[in-house]
Amino acid sequence: MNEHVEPVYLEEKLEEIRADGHQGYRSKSLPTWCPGCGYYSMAEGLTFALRRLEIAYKDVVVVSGIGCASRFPFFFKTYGFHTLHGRVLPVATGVKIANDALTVVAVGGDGDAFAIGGGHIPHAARRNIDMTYLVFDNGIYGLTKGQTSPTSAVGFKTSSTPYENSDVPLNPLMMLLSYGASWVGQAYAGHQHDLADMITQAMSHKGFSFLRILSPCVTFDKTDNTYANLNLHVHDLPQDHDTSNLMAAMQAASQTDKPALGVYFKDDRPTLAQAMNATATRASGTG
Ligand SMILES: Cc1ncc(C[n+]2csc(CCOP(=O)(O)OP(=O)(O)O)c2C)c(N)n1
Ligand code: SF4
Ligand SMILES: [Mg+2]
Repeated sequence: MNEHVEPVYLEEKLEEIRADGHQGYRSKSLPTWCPGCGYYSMAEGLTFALRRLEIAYKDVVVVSGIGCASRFPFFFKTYGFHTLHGRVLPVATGVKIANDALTVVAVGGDGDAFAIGGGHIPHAARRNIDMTYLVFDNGIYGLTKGQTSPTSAVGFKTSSTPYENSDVPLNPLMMLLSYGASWVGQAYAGHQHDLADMITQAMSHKGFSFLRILSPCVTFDKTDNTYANLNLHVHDLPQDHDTSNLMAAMQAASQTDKPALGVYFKDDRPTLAQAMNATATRASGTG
């Protein structure tokens, strides 16, 4: 087939990007993810959210663990902290407690979050630390060249499970709902505009917001979480979904074969900083 493809010149593309204001948030390092990786949509989504919320890059800290997803801070002009595998939330918690005025965005992959880092999530969630946790869930360990992860499907063949994965996958939405996260949502890298909107909503929430982003690893997963498969199954939560109803959120989260996108649950309750300030006031006898 002789398809004519228009060439893309890097300098022209960079001019276009500079002109649209994105450069105000993006670093000089261009992302190094594989062409087609879902993580590009997420970088665009976070840039869009920061611009829409008019948060200056100097007031933002992006904290990550280790993995392809965790290379995120390199590509932003904001402050950034590329920590250890699975340790994004303890470091992000420290940043937020040290300076509550900062906007803290924690990012990482499914392995970073739910394997080595799994023990930290319930405590950040139940304490309602005012930060946004974006988990880029491709159901695989991308950086280490494609091993099975805690969210891989039963039957998935990888280099670590060549005879098919037999472990039942974790359900991240159900976990975060039961851990007491005050904002829980799900988005898809293939729906870039909706994803940007969901990141904006998550960051607008005062408290611990958790957004699971379904994202294909185009290099190491040719069979499961592909754009083709996800396009067939993802759909929006029903319009009448009640985001204040935890049981309704859990019911929706249990439908794992047809993942619904949108805000599952939202609860406005005091953040850790607000609770600590109230305690300090009581302890000082002034409250
Ligand atoms: C303590 C420690 N154990 C293991 C590793 C090797 N390692 C690096 S990234 C990674 C998993 C990455 O998977 P995920 O978090 O899903 O990120 P992705 O690359 O898919 O974005 C592992 C096991 C490490 N860097 N440090
Ligand atoms: S290995 Fe997979 S997750 Fe990592 S950059 Fe490439 S496509 Fe993305
Ligand atoms: Mg992964």
